[in-house]
Amino acid sequence: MKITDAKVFVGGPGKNYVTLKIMTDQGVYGLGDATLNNRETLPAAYLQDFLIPNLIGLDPRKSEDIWQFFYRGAYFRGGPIAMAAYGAIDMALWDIKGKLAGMPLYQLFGGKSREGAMVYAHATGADLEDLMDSIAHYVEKGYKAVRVQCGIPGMPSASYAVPEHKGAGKHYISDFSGIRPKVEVWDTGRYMRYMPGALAEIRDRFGPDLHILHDVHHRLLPREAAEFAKAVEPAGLFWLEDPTPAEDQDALGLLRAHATVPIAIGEVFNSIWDCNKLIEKELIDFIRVAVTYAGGITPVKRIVDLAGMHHVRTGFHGAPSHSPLCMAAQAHLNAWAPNFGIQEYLVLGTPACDALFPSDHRMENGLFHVSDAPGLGVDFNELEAARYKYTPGSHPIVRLEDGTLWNY
Ligand code: GCO
Ligand code: MG
Repeated sequence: MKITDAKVFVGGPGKNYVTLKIMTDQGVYGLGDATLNNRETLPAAYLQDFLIPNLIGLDPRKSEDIWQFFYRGAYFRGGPIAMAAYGAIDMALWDIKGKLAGMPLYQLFGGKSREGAMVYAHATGADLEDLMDSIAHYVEKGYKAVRVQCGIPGMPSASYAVPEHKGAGKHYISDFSGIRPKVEVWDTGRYMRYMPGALAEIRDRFGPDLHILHDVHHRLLPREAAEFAKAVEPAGLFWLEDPTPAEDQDALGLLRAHATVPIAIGEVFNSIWDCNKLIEKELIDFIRVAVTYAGGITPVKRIVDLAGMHHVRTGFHGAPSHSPLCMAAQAHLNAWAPNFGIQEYLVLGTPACDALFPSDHRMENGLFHVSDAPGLGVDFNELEAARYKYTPGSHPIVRLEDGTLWNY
């Protein structure tokens, strides 16, 4: 069996999804996602210029050897652009494998460990009251877990992922008006003084059963993160995400020494080498990698197994930039993983997106039910795809009031 051709598509409804389609001499094809938010043309170029010409003629069933061939064979290993491109190839090869076996991928991993996988939605508000309404909306829809972000009084500009003003609707951080990033201004003191009380109020309002998550988005220094983690303990969070950048990983020991709030990290990681220390030293409770950014199902399954040995559960990244293909790959891992934790969920469900990526994966009462169709269980409508083109966009940056560039 041989790979005969592969094509890359860039575009989608309000997003620049990078979709790979691998064709074979037996008519079976596989689909994968290489979307690297706001840098979408780069994995697409790597696929087109180098990886696809090398794929043609290979046996698509040898997904492990093909992964090693690209990863080790590149000499300069890893990085987000390359790993997203390998991720798409790997997903597509697993899709082919599942279709050849006539089985959904979760069966190839070891079968289902659960019926539905708990997801969390994003609730946001310009202020706390606005956020309360947003949370209530998801609770009414049956969500069991909600990530909560709100505007901070006196903050010089809207902080991470919150609308500028009440009623401004959902805030999607990418901006498609051009490639120059917008600037947000951040004040750590105001955030640290306000947010613990706000989280406690949310807990009071919604009671003990709702799983409440909060994303700090790398804004705090390690000592501040330790103080903040301790201050939010009364709110009984499901997790506190990215309290500090995870480049200096030993620094998380300080937070661990002062607080027991569960910690989730990893959405910007590209490989097992970015998280093996955090997992082995048990400095985190949830690993946030995404199947696309971390190089595909093959390497992510290894991360999940390592995590399981250290009581670390999964909480895969599921930002709006991930296409339904990445979300499907994660859904199959979520159905199988003995150490599944939760799944971030924002993508599926808009009519335009469903038309581009038809599937029968479904969400019900805050649980994601994986498709039983062979492979990933998602198709790609090329006629629909022809309606879209690449639109340059940007991700905001953040500065302190004196102009110092800060961590977004
Ligand atoms: C999350 C993330 C995202 C990122 C985005 C960057 O927890 O979902 O923090 O919202 O900001 O993926 O492109
Ligand atoms: Mg995050």
